[in-house]
Amino acid sequence: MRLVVNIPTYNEEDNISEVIRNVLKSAKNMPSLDVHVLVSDSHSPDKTPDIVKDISKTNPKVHYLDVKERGLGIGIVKGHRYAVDKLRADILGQMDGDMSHDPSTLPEMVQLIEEGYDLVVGSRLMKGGKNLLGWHRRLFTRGSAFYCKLAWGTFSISEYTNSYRVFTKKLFENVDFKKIPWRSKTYIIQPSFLYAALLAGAKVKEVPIIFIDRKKGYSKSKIIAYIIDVVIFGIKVRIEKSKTFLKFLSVGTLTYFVNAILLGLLYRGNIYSVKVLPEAILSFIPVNHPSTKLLFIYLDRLFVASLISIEASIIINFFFHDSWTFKHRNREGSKLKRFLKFNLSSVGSPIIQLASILTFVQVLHTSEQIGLAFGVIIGLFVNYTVNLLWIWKEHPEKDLSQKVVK
Ligand SMILES: Nc1nc2c(ncn2[C@@H]2O[C@H](COP(=O)(O)OP(=O)(O)O)[C@@H](O)[C@H]2O)c(=O)[nH]1
Ligand SMILES: [Mg+2]
Repeated sequence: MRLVVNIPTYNEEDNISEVIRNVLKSAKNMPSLDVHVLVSDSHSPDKTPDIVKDISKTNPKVHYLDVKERGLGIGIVKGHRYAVDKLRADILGQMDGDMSHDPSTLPEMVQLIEEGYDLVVGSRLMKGGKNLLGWHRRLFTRGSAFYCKLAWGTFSISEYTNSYRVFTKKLFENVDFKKIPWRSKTYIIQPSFLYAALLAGAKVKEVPIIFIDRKKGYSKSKIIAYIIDVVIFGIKVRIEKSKTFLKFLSVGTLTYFVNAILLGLLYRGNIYSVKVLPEAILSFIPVNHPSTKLLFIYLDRLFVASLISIEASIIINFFFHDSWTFKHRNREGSKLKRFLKFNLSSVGSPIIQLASILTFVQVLHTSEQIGLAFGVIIGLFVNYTVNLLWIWKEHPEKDLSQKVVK
């Protein structure tokens, strides 16, 4: 197995040789792995390219890649691409080239990959982690983590903006780079890659790290632009999430009308109060008792008509949800199984509505209409959540938090 540690650089002449040395030193603690170092440099005008090329001449495990354009995302993505395609990497690592990240944590991170995690993230914000930057940078780290938690709904991920990570080649290949603004000149690649990894279903593990401020060279981080990018990315995530809910609502509205029209036609031959058929489709079933009785239910026309129209709306609902509303979610089991589950979950809403009507009338002594309206809203959210968590499972955004194992 080959691990390629990708170090993106821009003007790191004072640090890069020592960082490479330290990574190779920690490779001794990973005897089962073939550890390579790749410096993906944005054509630094200082001596970084010469230094790395010199080392690579005498050490075949050290590689220099000129990614030409500026941008951390460019260095990271093009570097990993090169590591996979040209260096035949199985495991991909990344860390800063200014000694802020301690390579001695690498063996522990790689070990977790070998245990089956797809992505191991160094965290400064979990127990045991430390962030030794100045106060305004610490505030940014914390603030962006808090914001991402809220915007993405990923409450058990502590760190979003750190670059020290190890992941599998498979994850890199599965991530949808169209969802990542990786060509941005800010460091938005960090949170957005994490998000895309979660969307790809990655099993994530965080490990505590201590981040020390660079001693040499200068920071290229553009903090204000970075904050703006993090905010915009979070908004995009929210819009994406509400899109699913809006689709859910519109399918629900459509099927309400189908239900109402079908019920009218079956029971009276009407669409609402307009007579469209000479007689009800189910005119052969009597309206009143005595009709056939099953246990304690009279199988009269209203009952049969309701049953058919409700089931028809369930079928249509399911069809749209399965092929449109929740299309982009991972699906489990057969379509039939999802359909049966959907039928079962559809029973929940009327029960909630009934409970709500009874509570509002009998306990709160108010109108049954308020009870119904309240019940419809609660039922809607319960139904939506059940859809997300049970039927079209692994909602990319909702389930993310469960993918992180502390
Ligand atoms: N390839 C590449 N790497 C970059 C670029 N900008 C920054 N880096 C590297 O990204 C890492 C983190 O950058 P740094 O300036 O230390 O940001 P800070 O740690 O947030 O202050 C360092 O290894 C930088 O050399 C860039 O434009 N291209
Ligand atoms: Mg730095």
